[in-house]
Amino acid sequence: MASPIKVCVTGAAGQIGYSLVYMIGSGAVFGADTPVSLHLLDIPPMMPVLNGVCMEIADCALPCVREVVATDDPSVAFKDIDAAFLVGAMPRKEGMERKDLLAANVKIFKVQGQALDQHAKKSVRVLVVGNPANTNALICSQYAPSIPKENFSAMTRLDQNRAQAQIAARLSVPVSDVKNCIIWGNHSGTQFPDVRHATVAGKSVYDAVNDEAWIRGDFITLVQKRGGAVIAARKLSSAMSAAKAACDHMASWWQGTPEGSYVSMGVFSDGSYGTASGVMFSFPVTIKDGKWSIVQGLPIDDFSKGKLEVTGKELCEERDDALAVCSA
Ligand code: NAX
Repeated sequence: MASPIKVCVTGAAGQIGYSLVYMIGSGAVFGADTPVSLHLLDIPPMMPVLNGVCMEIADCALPCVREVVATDDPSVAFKDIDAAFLVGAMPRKEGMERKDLLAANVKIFKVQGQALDQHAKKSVRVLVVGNPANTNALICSQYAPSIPKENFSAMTRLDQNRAQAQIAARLSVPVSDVKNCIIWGNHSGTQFPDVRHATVAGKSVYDAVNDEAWIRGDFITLVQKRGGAVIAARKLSSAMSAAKAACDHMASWWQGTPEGSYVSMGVFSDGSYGTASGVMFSFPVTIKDGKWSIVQGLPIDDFSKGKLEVTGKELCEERDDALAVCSA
């Protein structure tokens, strides 16, 4: 067996972390024959809980897991790592404005960017899950200048999976038949779930659904508001599905996308499709040899153009607010 891949999970004592560490340890991301060394980071008051998570990892007797390092010190957690799942963030508390949450969380990602810059491998691939994910990823990259900015990404895979599942349910087909649903923009209420280019068993989803009003109306709202619907039902935010999506995202990044398929990832925007540049915008990407490329040349109609503008504008506002917080 090869030497272990060093994988860091932050917020490892939290809800998403609880499912995520098991999935990584089971071989679902890096391969069933690839050993992993798990570096688990959380904050000091959560160390007893994290210790319990470590006990359960041991009790799972996972063949891939070679080592578990549990710590509250980012310099230990990020030491020589190959991959990072940055999940840990401050949850929104009652009465907290979106701006307050952004201010609290971008400071965490500034510090973690600096720590990654100092301690991680320069080839590390970083997935940001903690919200506001796109802007946190941007700030993290900004404060890690020695790591290529292409190595940072934000998670919109949960939104993509939700879109795919809704289309499969609508058409009564297996979810695996549905391909190339796109999430454009921000992981927020302004995201644009787009099935204009998606296929079901090789045919156009648009034609199969044959209901433009639904595709442009209820379908988009359903995906945008799915997180809230899960909270209303479970009294807790999405965790199992978020962990699965994080694994899907990193597995695609590690293993590549199959010919003819693409996935959505928040990546550094170069202004493709007339979108705002200099923000972490979710695009359809293909991945080969660990490098993502934005899918080019998809036709964008006026309806879609309007949606891309709205979500891009929000990302620019978030970026400006975040940069002001970081430089204050
Ligand atoms: P939890 O509150 O259960 O867990 C968060 C964990 O992060 C806690 O254990 C906390 O102590 C830890 N933490 C806080 N600050 C930290 C720091 N500076 N360093 C290390 N650890 C730190 O939240 P959970 O449900 O696991 O959600 C985590 C994050 O994912 C939230 O920001 C949430 O909004 C975000 N989500 C993002 C999604 C996406 O699609 N991008 C979907 C799911 C989820 O809502």
